[in-house]
Amino acid sequence: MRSNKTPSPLVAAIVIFSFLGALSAAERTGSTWVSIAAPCIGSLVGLATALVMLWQINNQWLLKHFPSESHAPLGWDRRRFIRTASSASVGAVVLGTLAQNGEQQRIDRIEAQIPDSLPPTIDSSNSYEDEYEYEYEADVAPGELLYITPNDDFYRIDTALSFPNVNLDTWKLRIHGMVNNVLELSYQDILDMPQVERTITICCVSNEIGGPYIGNAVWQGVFLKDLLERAGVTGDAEQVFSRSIDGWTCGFPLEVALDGRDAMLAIGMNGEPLPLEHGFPARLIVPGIYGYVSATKWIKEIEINKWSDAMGYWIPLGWARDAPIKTQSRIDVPRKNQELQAGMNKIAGVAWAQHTGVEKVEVRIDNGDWNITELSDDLTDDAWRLWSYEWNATSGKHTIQVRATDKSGYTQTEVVTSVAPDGATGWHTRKVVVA
Ligand SMILES: Nc1nc2c(c(=O)[nH]1)N[C@H]1C(S)=C(S)[C@@H](COP(=O)(O)O)O[C@H]1N2
Ligand SMILES: [Mo]
Repeated sequence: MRSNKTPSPLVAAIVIFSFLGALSAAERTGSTWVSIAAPCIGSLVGLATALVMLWQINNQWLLKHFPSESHAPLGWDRRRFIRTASSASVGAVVLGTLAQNGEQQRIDRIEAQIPDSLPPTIDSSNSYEDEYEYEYEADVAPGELLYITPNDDFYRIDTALSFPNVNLDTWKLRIHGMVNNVLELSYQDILDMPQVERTITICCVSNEIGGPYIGNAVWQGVFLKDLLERAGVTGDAEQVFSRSIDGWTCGFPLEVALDGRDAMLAIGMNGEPLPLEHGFPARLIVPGIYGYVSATKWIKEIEINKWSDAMGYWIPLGWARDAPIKTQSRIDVPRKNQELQAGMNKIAGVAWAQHTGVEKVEVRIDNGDWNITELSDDLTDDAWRLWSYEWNATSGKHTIQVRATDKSGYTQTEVVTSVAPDGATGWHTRKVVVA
């Protein structure tokens, strides 16, 4: 699926042409070493430029074809700076520094609008107090397996190259389309509504088996169904279509918003106002379907319409219109390349089947029998569960595999498929060496 544009034809062409150039320069009467060196230096510069450009084209291709990691820089980023600095002239560095400072000030101005705290919640049946503090005795190294993903560690996926300009003075969420009452809600209007809190695991369709694009947070806000009730959905509407300040769009079946699940307009994440990188001032969070069809950050519009009226950003690019999250599991401990000692070792990880619930997680070693793992408490069907297993390891090389069974009775298929068009399947497998 990934493009592997090889630079070799281009490199060969540049080398051949500069060689011809140097040759003809050398044969000309009155040529000095400079006339030979010039095409050689030229070719080196050309080569470097070509490679940098190819690398960028490749990156752009990935960005355009897969929901990819966010490129919006959260202020000063040293690696980014060094990359820029070493590949540009002094003039560009000066301009770059000025631009970065300007961008930092812009981000600071946006973030200055984020309130220090949010109003208390009235409905926390599945709540922060219970779960943020929730510790699972997986007995692995501290911090390795957390039920709630801290905001700073939460994955970031979006198409934004920089954060959209959020201005709370003018920002409104407009709910329109096939509704009786068009709603226009300011940030204060949303703060004034009764606040609810739910623990929901969100994940990205482009998460490879064993990948990092998944996180569990306690979201605060209001239920989408309550907003839609106020707006009064009319006729035979089909789609909840939403648009962000930066023009990104997505859509999911209206039924998903009304079937009783806790789809939310969220303004808080893990007890804090939504961070800018996760969608301040407000975003959607819908249990059970992938982020690319539902989780609009920096939201400004919800349009109730028909499928034929509008298509979300990723749909014409080949991703599925309907995208329920696939039941999956991941091995987190032992980590990749972690050295193990013979004897008892903890194997642990996460498993998810949002809005269906995880029933059972099994591991097996070296294609042996499947072993039932111990699971963290069943707090909600909309979030992942942590699992662990005590393994009496013998010296040598071993292969660990995991599979989850959800509450519908479905056990994860072994069949490996790519992330496109609607999420990867297969068992996460980790090879380890035991001393
Ligand atoms: N405005 C906007 N919202 C967006 C996206 C985007 O590109 N732009 N990407 C979506 C995708 S593909 C995912 S998986 C989730 C990720 O949310 P997070 O970055 O807070 O983890 O945001 C969704 N919301
Ligand atoms: Mo995504």
